[in-house]
Amino acid sequence: YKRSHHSVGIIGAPFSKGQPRDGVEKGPDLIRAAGLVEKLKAQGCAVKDYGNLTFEEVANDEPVGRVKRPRAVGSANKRLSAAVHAVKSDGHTCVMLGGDHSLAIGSILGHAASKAELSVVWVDAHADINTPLTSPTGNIHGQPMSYLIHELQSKIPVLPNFSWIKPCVSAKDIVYIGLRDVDPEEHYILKSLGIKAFSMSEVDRLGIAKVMEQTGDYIFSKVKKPIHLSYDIDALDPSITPATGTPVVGGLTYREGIYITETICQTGLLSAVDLVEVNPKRGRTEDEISSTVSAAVDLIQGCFGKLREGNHSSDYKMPVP
Ligand code: 4U7
Ligand code: MN
Ligand code: MN
Ligand code: MN
Repeated sequence: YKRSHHSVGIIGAPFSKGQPRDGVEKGPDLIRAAGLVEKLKAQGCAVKDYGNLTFEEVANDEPVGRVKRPRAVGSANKRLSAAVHAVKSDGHTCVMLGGDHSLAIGSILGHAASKAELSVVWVDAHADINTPLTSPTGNIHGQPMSYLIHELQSKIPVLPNFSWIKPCVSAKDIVYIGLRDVDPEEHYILKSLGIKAFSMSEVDRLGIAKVMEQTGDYIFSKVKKPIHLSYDIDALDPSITPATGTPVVGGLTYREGIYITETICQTGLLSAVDLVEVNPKRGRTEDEISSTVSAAVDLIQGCFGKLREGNHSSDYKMPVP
């Protein structure tokens, strides 16, 4: 019943060049404007907002093979990884507000730089594990995992501004939740590496409680590693979070989405969170935008101890007449 005493460091990453749609760079400011910092403080967190990163313009960022804007994505992620590393060195749980999901490259690498090994829980409609050579679109937000997994290293071609990127996660330390739009090449990769994945079929079959129980059993089966939670807002059903670039019907309910954050919080191992792919320009009405942004805030609150049963601080004293 205790209120949390999490210490949270927030980094905004207003970056959109991992995909073609304008607007996702507005995510960090919108999520803040919805009261994220105040709400986390009200639930007992110590919060330091590190502000937004700025990213340098990259000239002549021509595609390399199919891969679009590799130089901008490589350099933005290098900057982000240094920022996440600094937040971890300051002792906080890091919250990275995107921006598109290509930012998971820098977020996870910066996190990994401060820890021996990580577990990654990837909540998304998509697996984001295309290599530059399998990607049907060339958009790097559909590829971040491929650069990070040791077992895929031999499949990754050289790209400009990517030479600093070294894989840092083992296939066995990854759990996916919410998948429902996986490219055939990605499905091959998931199966051949034996990556644990709870697609929406497993959420239907088992229910979210068993999915999270099995997620815990799986990532705690050996040593307990710090958890990196990478949460793509499109994991939730577009009826709740329509303002995103690649919505897919048949997603997690609001309650399932929140339940994931509550149970990950309760492990005590949550060390970094990404909240990505909120794109106000993809909302058709103000309501669609605000429902997407407020779900994002609620998910982050769930990561830091907010419970639907209610919370109270351990030193609460009832008023006496
Ligand atoms: B997101 C896709 F082909 N798989 O690679 C691709 F369907 O970060 C979509 O999860 C990727 O939103 C979606 O471009 C990336 C496509
Ligand atoms: Mn997605
Ligand atoms: Mn994604
Ligand atoms: Mn998306």
